Order: sequence, then structure tokens, then C-alpha cells
Amino acid sequence: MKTMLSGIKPSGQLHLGSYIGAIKQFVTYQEDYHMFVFIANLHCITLPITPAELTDNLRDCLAFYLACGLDPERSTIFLQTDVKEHAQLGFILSCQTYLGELNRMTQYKDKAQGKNRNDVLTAGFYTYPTLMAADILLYNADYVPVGDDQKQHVELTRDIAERVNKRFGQIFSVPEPVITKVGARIMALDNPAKKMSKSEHNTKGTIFLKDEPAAIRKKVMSAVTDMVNKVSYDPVNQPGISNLLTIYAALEGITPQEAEAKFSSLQYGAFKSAVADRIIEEFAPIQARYREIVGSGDLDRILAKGAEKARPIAAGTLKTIQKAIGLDIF
Ligand code: AQP
Repeated sequence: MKTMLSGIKPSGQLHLGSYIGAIKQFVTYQEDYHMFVFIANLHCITLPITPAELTDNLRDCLAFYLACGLDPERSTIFLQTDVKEHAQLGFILSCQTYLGELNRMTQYKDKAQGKNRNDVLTAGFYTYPTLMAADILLYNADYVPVGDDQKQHVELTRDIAERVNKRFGQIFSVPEPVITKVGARIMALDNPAKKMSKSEHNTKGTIFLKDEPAAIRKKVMSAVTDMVNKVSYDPVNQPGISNLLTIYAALEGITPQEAEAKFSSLQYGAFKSAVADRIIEEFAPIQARYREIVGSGDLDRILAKGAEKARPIAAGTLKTIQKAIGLDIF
């Protein structure tokens, strides 16, 4: 069975984009792959976050993984810091990565244009792609399901793996990104030119997994559209409507074109209402399970079990590379 690995950085509340672009995929893939799903807590501290918020987010992330259908008996679900090898391999790989490569990372370039960047952006934020490479390579993952924005990081991981293998012998599997066909980039409802994001402070554009039905309906009904007045899938000229079609299609397991055929005769108001209904229907059982799970004592036990399964694999890979590069005496 091939190995797949992915994770989420719970730097804020999880949202519809995290669900469609990540968690929903993980749940499907656990049927056919040896699946590792982790909570990327180290990645959360690359940008400012309060300790209380971070702790809450970690618990929520795990509870939502389970509520959405990740099965700890089938998948290895763990917290990144419970496996110390992530940070250790991250440092080793940062010594195999060139500054030019990190400078080219789009997420860094975007943030590096901001005001006061020298006092805001940390060394950890700059080198986080090498930590992400370690996350993946520790488990010799064959495939890494990611949303559109993370593809570049998996490509850097491949380059680092190939470089290490060339220099020190065959150590790492070279992973391939897996990008979902529908919903790899869910856009903000209030600005379809921007990705739906946890760190976006304007919450009108983001549907959170925790949102009540009334809030979901309000956000969808006020989603930015256009003056064309025809429901059609045309991301260039009708980005708002196309985003809503993509959301509906991803939840329904159909193509945006099939969704368009279903709604093309409707006015925007009726179409938006159908999309809101579909999201509310999808979230209802997830939110009910989340409420049961989040207060239960099961979360600790599940993380402990996941770390127990992940640690020996990670330790084996770290030992191999340490030996290969001459860090170990025995
Ligand atoms: N809007 C999205 N559409 C589709 N996929 C998405 N993902 C995130 N947002 C969308 C995918 O979810 C996985 C986990 O992402 P992450 O939470 O670890 O990091 P991120 O991409 O940086 O997510 P955010 O919400 O945009 O967080 P902030 O605002 O903190 O940067 C990834 O595979 C991602 O592509």
C-alpha cells in the first residue's frame, strides 16, 4: 500500500476551504492509502499567535479531523511536536536548501512585501518550507494531497529529496503532490480574487466549520457576484458565481459544469440559497459529532496512539540520514 501524508496548520479556525481542499480528501484517501495526518503545530508559531488561541485551535483541529470521518484505527493521526524528529530533520534539511530557493517561495514573497517586514517576519517563517519537507520525507510519503497554494512547497520538497539522494545515497522517496480536481482553491466569498483563509480578518468572506446555519446562510447570500445575471461557470468573467458553483460541485462530488447545468435557469438569489442549503446539510452531522468529541477524554488517547505509531518510522529515517551525512559515530 502506498503512503500518503498531509496535515493542517491550525493557525486559526478551520473553514470550508480547509474542509474541501484538505480534510474531505484525507477521509477519502484513508480507504486506499497508508495515511499519515498530522496537526502542524510548529508551523503555527511561524507567525504571531497567542498561547490560548493556539491550544484551542489544536484541540479543534483534532476534533474536526475525527468529526469529518478520519479514523484513528486506519490513519495515523498525530501532533507534530509529539514526534521530535520533525524539528531535527527540519534543521538538517535547512542545511541542504539554498537561500535562493526559499526566496522564491510565493508565500514568503507575498509576506515579504508587507510593511515592517524585518520586524514582523521571523527566521522560522522563512525556513518553514524546509520543516514542511521534513514532515513529508520522514515518512517517505509517496503522495501529498494539498491545495493549490501548497504545491510549490511539495515541489521544493522533491528538489531537496533528490539533492540529498544524489549527495548521500538513496535515502528519501520523492513525493508527488496530489491536487484535487474540484476545489483546490476555494475563494473568499466577499472577494473571489483572494483565497478563503484562516488568517483573513474579514470573516464575511470565510465560512468556518463552526459557523451556525444562520451565519452560513448570511455569508453565502451576501457573497460577491456580478452583473451578468446568469449562473454559469466562467472563473475569469464570473469569479464569484464560479466559486459558489465550485463549492457546490465539490460537496456534491460533481464537476462545476454539472453544477452549472443544474442551476443555469435560476436567479442568483435562488442559486445562492441552494448553495447555502448544501453547505448547511454537509456541516450538520460534522458539527454534531464535533460537539460530542471535543469535550470527551478521547482526544489525548488518540494523539498518544498516533505518536506511538509515527515515532519509530520517523526515528528510523532520521537515523539513516544522520549516518549518511556523518553525524553519527555508531
Ligand atoms: N481556500 C482553500 N481552498 C482549498 N484548499 C485550501 N487549503 C487551505 N485553504 C484552502 C488547503 O488546506 C491544506 C491545509 O492548509 P493549512 O491550513 O495548513 O495552510 P494554508 O493553506 O496556509 O491555510 P489558510 O487557511 O490560508 O491559513 P493561513 O491564513 O494561516 O495562511 C493545504 O493543503 C491547503 O492548500
